[in-house]
Amino acid sequence: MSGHGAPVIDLSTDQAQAGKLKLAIIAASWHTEIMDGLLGGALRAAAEAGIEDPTVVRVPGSFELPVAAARLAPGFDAVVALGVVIRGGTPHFDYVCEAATMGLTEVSVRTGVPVGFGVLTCDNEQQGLDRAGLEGSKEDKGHEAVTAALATALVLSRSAV
Ligand code: DLZ
Repeated sequence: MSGHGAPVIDLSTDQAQAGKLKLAIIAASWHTEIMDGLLGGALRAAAEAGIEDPTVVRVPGSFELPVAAARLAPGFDAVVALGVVIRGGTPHFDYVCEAATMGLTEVSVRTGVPVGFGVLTCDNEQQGLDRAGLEGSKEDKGHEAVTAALATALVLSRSAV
């Protein structure tokens, strides 16, 4: 999947509303350098939207992201899940990626709370570094995940029935 074609979402015009949203960021702990970049980008996006102090919860691995999202979602307007999974020599990669993806989707659809998907699923470490929002990275997926979740929360709050 390429980052080409991504929308430009500017929440700065909506800061008065976005700044009131309750945001939880759940971050896995594997692959520290890449994770630090993702979390940094996520916090930057939150601050740009006017959210200075989002709740941040750390879990061990990406497999644990859905259960944390399930517990937190009912108390928040938006949740963002961050993780880095790097392919190894066994099928474990596929199971962790599928569990995280399906679990986070289930939480989002069941609760109606947007869950930003900031989980990198990479063939190697370089692919993660390229997307981590670090100096020299081409993309900033933590920032993107927060922006998408907040934009969705705003749209839903305006069209809620
Ligand atoms: C076990 C494991 C492996 C091999 N690789 C990763 C990874 O690349 N990224 C990640 O976030 N987590 C990994 N894990 C840990 C699992 O997500 C989970 O924490 C453990 O299986 C314990 O439930």
